[in-house]
Amino acid sequence: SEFEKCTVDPAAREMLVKAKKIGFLTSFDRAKAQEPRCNFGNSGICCRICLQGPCRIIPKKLGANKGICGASDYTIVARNTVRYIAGGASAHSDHGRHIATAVLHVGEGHAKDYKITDSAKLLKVAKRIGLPTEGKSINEVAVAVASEALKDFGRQDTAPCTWVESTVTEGRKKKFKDTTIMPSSINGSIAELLHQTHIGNDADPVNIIFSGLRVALGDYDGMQLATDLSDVLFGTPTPTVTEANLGVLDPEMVNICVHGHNPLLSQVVVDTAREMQEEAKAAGAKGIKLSGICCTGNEVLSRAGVAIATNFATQELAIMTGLVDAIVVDVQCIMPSLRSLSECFHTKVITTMPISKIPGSYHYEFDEENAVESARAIIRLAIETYKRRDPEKIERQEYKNKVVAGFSLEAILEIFASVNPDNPISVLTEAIKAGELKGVALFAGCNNLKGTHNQNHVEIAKKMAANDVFMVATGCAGQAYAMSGLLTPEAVEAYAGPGLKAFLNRISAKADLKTALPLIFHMGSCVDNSRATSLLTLMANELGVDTPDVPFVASAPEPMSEKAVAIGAWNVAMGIPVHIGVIAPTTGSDLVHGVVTQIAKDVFGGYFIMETDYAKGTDKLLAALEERSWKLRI
Ligand code: BF8
Ligand code: SF4
Repeated sequence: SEFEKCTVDPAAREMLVKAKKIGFLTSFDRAKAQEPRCNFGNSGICCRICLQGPCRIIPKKLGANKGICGASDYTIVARNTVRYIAGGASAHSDHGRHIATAVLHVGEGHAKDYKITDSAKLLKVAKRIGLPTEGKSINEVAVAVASEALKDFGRQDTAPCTWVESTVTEGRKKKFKDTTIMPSSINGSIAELLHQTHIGNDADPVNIIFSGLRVALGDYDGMQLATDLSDVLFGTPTPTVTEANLGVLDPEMVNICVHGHNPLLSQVVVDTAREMQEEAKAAGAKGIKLSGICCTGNEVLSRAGVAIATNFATQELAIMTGLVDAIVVDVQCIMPSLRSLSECFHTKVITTMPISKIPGSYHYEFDEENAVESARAIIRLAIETYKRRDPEKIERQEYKNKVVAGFSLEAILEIFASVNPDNPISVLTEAIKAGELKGVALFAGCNNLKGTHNQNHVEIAKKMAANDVFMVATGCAGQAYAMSGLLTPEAVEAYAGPGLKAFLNRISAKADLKTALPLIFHMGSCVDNSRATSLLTLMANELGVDTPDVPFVASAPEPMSEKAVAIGAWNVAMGIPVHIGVIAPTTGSDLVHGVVTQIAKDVFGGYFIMETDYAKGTDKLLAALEERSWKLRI
């Protein structure tokens, strides 16, 4: 169809036909309307850091080859790049800070709607960060751990951030200290970076990039603590079976989509909805059906088996089915267009966070002290709205796929333990050493409307599977696989090479699971990339090497957000080859582009691979794995 270039997803294609029929412009139309893009912006040499700008660099034109202040292309590109990282780190770590504050409040005896669900994990974290637990109550430990986490945001001395220090290899700790990128304070490093990149400050691109990496490690710190403390509050994910894609929206149910990132509200909405099924029935529905979009969806998928409606690029299309009664959003990756689209339907868009409002939508401010009450009010509004659904506008989608997800690191290790209880991680490293597996790939990140929705995600993963790569996924990448049926045992049969198939089937046969293992292990939301790094750290320690020597690669096939830039940057610092399926705006400076794609490897072992073509991207990832195996003499 004419929408083949927009998306590989059959449900999305059908909804785009509908959008065209009713004349609604979607993100796909707006992406087209933005073409052609400005080359200054594309290559990163447009500077708007001060009001004299925008200054645009024309390399060969004397006078125009520098900004008005005299900033060179390399200064401008470096500044622009690290400011993305600062934006991403702010978003992730603020999310982590909210979770840490909630744990603190639970420990102090308020925040009555929350509790410590996984006290074993709390004790494990306390031990890892060196806090005494003996003779202390769970609440006391919660206060101590949360306070330690909050210290990571605002430390004024030079002690390292605890969640970096306590989760990486000895080799990485030394590397981060030697290169002065070990952060002491998340917020402090972000503020310093904004200062450093102010007009008339740092002009040295290498110095700027190192500070960018320090902030990126702050991002990592915020994600690690967000994952740890979310598990403490809501439970550590275990394997769960559910469904994904627009077909999960049920015409006979009140459909509530949770969208955004922070589980503080979405998890409570999910729990509260279970108790309100009767109210929905009284309104004529069969019950309440929850589904998720973006990472808050991944959070409730992992912990509560909630279905996935769709991922970032196609979020508008969920409303377009005419079946969504309420879409409840918290923070990040929420298209403001949802509101105007909802006007054509009965759907209510409900914002919940003071820093994320959309004009014209309903705002139910989320209040940690009254979370269940907020959730109840939201669900009631959805039930009321359900009654006003317009049958004429409904376009039922049949398309959905089975999903096996919920693979926290703890869950993966437990599964490996069914083969080797004494040393679970060795199950993976031995398979790599034996040549059964080529290595591990982490698929992460967003959708990017510059390419065909979900295509890079799906095609790269299929080819990696055929080449016997063990795959884990997070974020909208995980959702792309969920939507396309790749998080299933059936996908193992269809796509895995002989080594990967033998590996997964061997473990499936031993592990005590309700279902066989899927082709790709969905580890959770974007902040849960922390889980994948902890897997990497375990592998490095087991192999007796540092992380840059582990056959492990990462790919963001369709990255979009500032958060994705931050994650990519700290993965590079961890020593990982990071493929991105877009060309980042670093090409305007050969120096900066060379640093991020090549020289970084000499310093950290990791580097960016920028490749938009999925076949070539896969080849480069496989080559990076092969180089590492060869060095390990596998
Ligand atoms: O935090 S993958 S589009 S939802 S930024 Fe956003 Fe990107 Fe999706 Fe998850 Ni992550
Ligand atoms: Fe132009 Fe320099 Fe101002 Fe940037 S900081 S807009 S290059 S004058």
